[in-house]
Amino acid sequence: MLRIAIQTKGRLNEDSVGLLKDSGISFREDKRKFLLKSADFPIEALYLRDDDIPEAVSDGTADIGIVGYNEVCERDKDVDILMRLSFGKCRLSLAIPDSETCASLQYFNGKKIATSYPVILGKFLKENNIKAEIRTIAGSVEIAPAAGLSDVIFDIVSSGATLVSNGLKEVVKVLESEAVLICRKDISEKKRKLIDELRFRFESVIQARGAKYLLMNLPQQSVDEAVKILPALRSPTILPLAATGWCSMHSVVRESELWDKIGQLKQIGAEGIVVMDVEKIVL
Ligand code: PRT
Ligand code: ZN
Repeated sequence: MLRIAIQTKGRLNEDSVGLLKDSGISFREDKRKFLLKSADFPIEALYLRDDDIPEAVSDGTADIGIVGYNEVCERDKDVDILMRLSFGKCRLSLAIPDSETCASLQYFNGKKIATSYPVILGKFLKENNIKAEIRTIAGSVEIAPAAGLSDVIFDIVSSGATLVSNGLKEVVKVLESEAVLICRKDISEKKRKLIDELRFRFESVIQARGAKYLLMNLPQQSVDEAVKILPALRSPTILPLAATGWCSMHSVVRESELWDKIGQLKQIGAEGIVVMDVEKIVL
């Protein structure tokens, strides 16, 4: 039986549970329990605060865990990072008051920097030979300059709205982060097999996210050009239509490219374009 540590509540909880569910693994909802078995797979979920997940995995309390890469770096525990999970994307950045200008990293010499990530910040300052004072605070780091606790901050940024509403601006991006699957060292062969199966399922779900299935009618003479527009996984499927000179083409595209591709396909005569969601992609 594998044990996976996931965040009890917070930004990563829903996506972690969602990824497992889309991979065919669900847990009975029971808010009073912190350890729940799945009926679908030999796995149990251990619900923890995100701060505690790297340690729980490194000391073997859990075999694997889903946590932000930022927490893995900050806790500095000996775990393997198995895969990136494409959610919880954010960055750890240095931000300064709007009124200030920062021409180079030297700006931070002698500054007081408030953060909840002293380890990552300390390493960054050391690597860049900057001597600054780190003020570790647990939360609401963005209010520290206005409250007189620090000159500048080092914090998580996602949309940037929190910085803007606190009169701050992002000047140096130090670490890109997203949720990752971590694993403890020295895992048994039996558990390794289960983890491989889980990774395979996660990859199929992640591949399918943001992918769209596209089908359309196309004049036969446009097929070569359409194949260039839609390279697909291997190559697009082309089926004949009852009407001569026409075919039906099927392919998978990234959602981010969808409208651009549709525009190009219309230009070469594509008609009746249908777009559908993709549930899983097994490569
Ligand atoms: O209770 P527990 O300890 O488990 O949770 P937590 O409160 O420590 O963490 P939580 O749930 O807030 O975040 C969990 C993880 O989500 C983080 O470790 C990151 O890996 C990831 N993540 C992604 C974020 C954000 N985006 C994010 N925007 N974590 C925090 N924020 C906060 C940030 O601290 C800042 O206050 O959102 C604000 C900035 O957001 P924008 O959009 O205004 O820039
Ligand atoms: Zn936390």
